[in-house]
Amino acid sequence: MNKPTIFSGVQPSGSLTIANYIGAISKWVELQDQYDSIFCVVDLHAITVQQDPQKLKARILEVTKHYLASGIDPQKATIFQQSDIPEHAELAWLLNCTACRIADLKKMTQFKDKAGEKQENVSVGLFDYPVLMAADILLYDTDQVPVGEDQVQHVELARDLAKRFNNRYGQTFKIPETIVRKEGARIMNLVDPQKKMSKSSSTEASYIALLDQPEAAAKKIMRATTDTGNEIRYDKENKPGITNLLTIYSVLANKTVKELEKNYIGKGYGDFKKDLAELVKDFLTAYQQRYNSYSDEEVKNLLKDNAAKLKPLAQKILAQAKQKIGLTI
Ligand code: AQP
Repeated sequence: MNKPTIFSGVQPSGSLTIANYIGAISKWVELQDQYDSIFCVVDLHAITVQQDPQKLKARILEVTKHYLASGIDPQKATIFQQSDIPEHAELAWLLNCTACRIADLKKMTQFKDKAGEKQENVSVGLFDYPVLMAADILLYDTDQVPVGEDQVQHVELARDLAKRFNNRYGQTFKIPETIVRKEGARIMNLVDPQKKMSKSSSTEASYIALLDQPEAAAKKIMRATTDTGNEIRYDKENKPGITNLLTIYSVLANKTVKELEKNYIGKGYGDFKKDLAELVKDFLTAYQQRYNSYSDEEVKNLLKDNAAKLKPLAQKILAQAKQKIGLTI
C-alpha cells in the first residue's frame, strides 16, 4: 500500500532559527519514515517581502542544507525548490479566481502581523500568500501538513479552498490535515517572550540562528528575558520567558518538561540557563558540522533532480483542475 503524503516548507527569507527547527523541521525528520515526504524551499513565498537577489540565491541553497543537516534523508524524502515547478503559481491563480474570497484573506492573522500599519503598501503577494500555500499543498494530493502553530490558519484555509473547489466542480483535491507538535509549536522571542521567534526579526538577540556561533548563541540564552521569581516552572501565562526556555530545553534534550521541572527544584534561573546554554552550544556545534559537509553543487543537483521527478504529479493535478474549470479544449 502507498504511504500517505506529507508536504511542508520553509521560506528562504532569513537565517533559519532554532524555532524553525523545533516547530517544523525536527518533526518532519520524525515523520519521514511513515510518509511519502515532500519538503519544499518556498522561494516564491519569500519574495512576498523584498529580498536582496544575491542573498535570496544563497539562502535557497542554505535552506536545503538545513533540511539535510537536520536529518532529512534525501533517499526517503523529496526536497525541491518551489519556483522550479511553475504549476504552483498557476494553481494559485486558479484558486484565486475560483475558490478564494477577499474576506478569507482579510482574516489571516499572519498578514495583519506582517503588514502591520502598512497594509495598503505591502505587496499583493503578501496578502495572497495563503492561496499560494494552498496550491503548494493541494498540488501533491497531500494528506498531512506538519507546521508550527503560526501556519495552522493557512492550512485551514487550504482545506476550505479545496472543499469549495470540490463542491463547485466535483471531487478534485484531497482535503489535507494539519500536524502540529504538542510542545514547541510556538517558540517565543528571547527578548520579548510574548512575541514568536522569527528568522526575519531585526533584533539578533531575539532568536538563535542555526548558524550562530555556538558561543554567541549560548550568550543569547544567558541574556534571555526571564520572569520575576526564581522557580523553574512551566506556566505560559505568568512565566512566559522560563516556559519558552523549558520548551527549547525539552525538545533539544528529548526530556519532558515535567522531568526538567523536577531536576531544577531548589535551583535558580542561573543554573538552569547555564545548562541550557551548554546544551544549545553542543547542539549547534554538531549541527553546523553536518551543515558544512554539503557543497553548493551537491544541493543544486539534488534540487534539480527532485523537481524533475515531482513535476509530473504537479502537472497531473493541475491538469485535472484546469479540465474541471473548462480550460481544456
Ligand atoms: N516561532 C516558531 N515556533 C515554532 N515554529 C515556527 N515556525 C516559524 N516560526 C516558529 C515554523 O517554521 C516553518 C517555516 O516557517 P516559514 O519559513 O514558512 O515562515 P514563518 O512561519 O513566517 O516563520 P518565520 O521564522 O517567522 O519566518 P519569517 O520571519 O520570514 O516570517 C513553519 O512550519 C512555521 O510554522
